[in-house]
Amino acid sequence: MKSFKLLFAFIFLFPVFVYAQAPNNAPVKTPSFKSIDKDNNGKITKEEAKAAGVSDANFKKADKNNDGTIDAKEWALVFPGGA
Ligand SMILES: [Ca+2]
Ligand SMILES: [Ca+2]
Repeated sequence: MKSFKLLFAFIFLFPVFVYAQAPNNAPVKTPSFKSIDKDNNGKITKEEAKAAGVSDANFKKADKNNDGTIDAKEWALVFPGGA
């Protein structure tokens, strides 16, 4: 029954494969930390976040220590892959 198993694997994996291959279905690409940190001081201010289209809600969510800026670590927690 080896081929049967293979068929099952194919049926289950195929949609995943198609999804991975379809950029149109992918979530909006997270802008990178560096591209948002315009003045390159290692922190994203509210103004920098806003300019990049980050919502207030997301900014607050990302600012874990509530110092009013998002550092690279905080950014990576909320937007993995966007470092
Ligand atoms: Ca900055
Ligand atoms: Ca912070």
